[in-house]
Amino acid sequence: MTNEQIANRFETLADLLEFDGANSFRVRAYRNAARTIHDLGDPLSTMVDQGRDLTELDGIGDDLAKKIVVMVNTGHLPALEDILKKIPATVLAILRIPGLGPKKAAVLHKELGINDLDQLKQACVEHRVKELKGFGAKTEETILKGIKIAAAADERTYWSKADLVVQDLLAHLKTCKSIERIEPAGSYRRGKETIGDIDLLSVSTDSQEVMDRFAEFPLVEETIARGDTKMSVRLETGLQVDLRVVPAESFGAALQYFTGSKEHNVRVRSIAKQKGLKVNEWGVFRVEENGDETYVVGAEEADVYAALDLPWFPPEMREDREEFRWAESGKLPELIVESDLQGDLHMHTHASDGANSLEEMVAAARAKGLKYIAITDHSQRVSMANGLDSERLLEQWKMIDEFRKTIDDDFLVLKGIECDILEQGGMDLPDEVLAQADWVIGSVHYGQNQPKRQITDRIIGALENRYVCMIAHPTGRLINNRPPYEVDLEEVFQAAIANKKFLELNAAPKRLDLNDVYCAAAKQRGIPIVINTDAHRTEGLLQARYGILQARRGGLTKADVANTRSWAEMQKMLGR
Ligand code: DGT
Ligand code: CA
Ligand code: CA
Ligand code: ZN
Repeated sequence: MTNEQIANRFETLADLLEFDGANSFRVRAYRNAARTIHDLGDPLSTMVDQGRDLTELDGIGDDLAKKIVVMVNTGHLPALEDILKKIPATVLAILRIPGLGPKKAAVLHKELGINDLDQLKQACVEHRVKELKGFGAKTEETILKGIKIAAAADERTYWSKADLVVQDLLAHLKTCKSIERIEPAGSYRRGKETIGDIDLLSVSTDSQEVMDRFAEFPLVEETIARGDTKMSVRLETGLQVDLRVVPAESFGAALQYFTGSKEHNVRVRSIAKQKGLKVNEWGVFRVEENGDETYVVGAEEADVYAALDLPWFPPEMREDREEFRWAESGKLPELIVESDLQGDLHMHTHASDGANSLEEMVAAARAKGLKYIAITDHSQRVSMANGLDSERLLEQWKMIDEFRKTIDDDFLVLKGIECDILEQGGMDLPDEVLAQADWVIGSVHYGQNQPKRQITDRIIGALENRYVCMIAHPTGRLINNRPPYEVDLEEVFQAAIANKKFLELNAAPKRLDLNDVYCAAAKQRGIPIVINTDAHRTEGLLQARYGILQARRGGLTKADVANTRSWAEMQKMLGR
């Protein structure tokens, strides 16, 4: 079992216990354990094999350690199986509706006998839900919206989660001796923020061996279809994986075809046709006068494009947005890569809701090869995250000043703050305090349901504050969970330009905000993007790569991203 599977089972158990009215202490214990395990670097299965003491992990006591050992050895979590005898598994779908949660779901179950999504939807439509104590017309609306989001979330997986599966799958399949080549294709290869299913392509001297091995992948729940060259499975998580085995002379053509997007491929085929050629998943073919088709190329993807006088397009570009215009003008942008980033200007420490200290974040950032970071804990308004008031913030900055003296000057720690933009407008901390920061982020966390005019004005107000440098996660969306708030982005863009400010591409895999399309729009208007991780623990700094993928999808180059420059140059861009 992977750490993620173990964490998910504890999370599910916590949800069901809460639904069942168990004491909140127990519920929290399972949730904390799930979080610890989720963020753990070492596989628990290995730790168990080595007989290591699991109680040394944060939040894991004797009881949980025993349960983990049982899970690793048998695949079972008896406590979960017991409670599922009492509560139908279909309620899990209800618990996962954004904005509902186990407590309210329990009321719906008790008062209206609701056990699944269909019954819940029906009850909302018939307005039976709003009659319940603690529910209202607004809750009913939220639930209906949530049902839609939950249904869509069921269909699409975060890229970051799919990536874990892809890496495991590749490692698993590569043990097949007959495999000569294997590559992921589809939306995964294009780096889309969510993916519908995983597509793998391989070349092998023995396709049956590959498929047998594929079927043995530990996460496989069922084989959906198996033919001579194609096989599809469904994993425990519901995610589907398609595997194709293709001839070596077709590998490049198949990779091109199955990477897509469909829209990109439609254009490729029509360009081929104009040249008297035909492209499909088997290769590029010349169409002779008598109608015969002669194979031209197909083993390598670059050859397929070259045969059509096209450049090799990085997969992230293949959406039929700008790429064919770029090709026509003879110049594709040279897309940003992760090693271009010099700094990370959004992260939390245990002063607010982060898990690590300043020193630990600095060490992790240096190990990653960064030159500078800003410590940006939350401001006081975010009381749930232990946000800092002026006094605590000034103390933290004093500590940073002291800390700076202890490290070599090849690394810079900036005094920053993620300052909330208040519901009524204005910043959460006084200007006299913000004036002492090196770097001020403005963020909307509250009042996200306000009308467009109000939210837009709040953000513009922040951009006009002389101390604010950047707006974090400018649309507030959480992928598969919460739609963007109503904001007039064009007005925000204009205010960013007028005030020489930056906009963020927040790299957290559930945010990716600004998204790829908005990054492209910002670039077009000359607004510099800052790619930040918003790390809440040292491992979070590794999230930068998810942001890089979206930046590449938006066509951003090194020059379009401000934190590829030195801090001194960034300050110049801010007009300082
Ligand atoms: P997804 O899985 O929904 O996130 O998106 P994709 O792009 O991975 O789509 P998928 O898995 O249905 O197919 C993979 C690629 O195969 C797709 O990007 C383009 C190619 N493809 C699949 N079906 C067709 C088709 O009917 N026509 C064309 N031109 N290409 C197709
Ligand atoms: Ca796919
Ligand atoms: Ca597919
Ligand atoms: Zn943050």
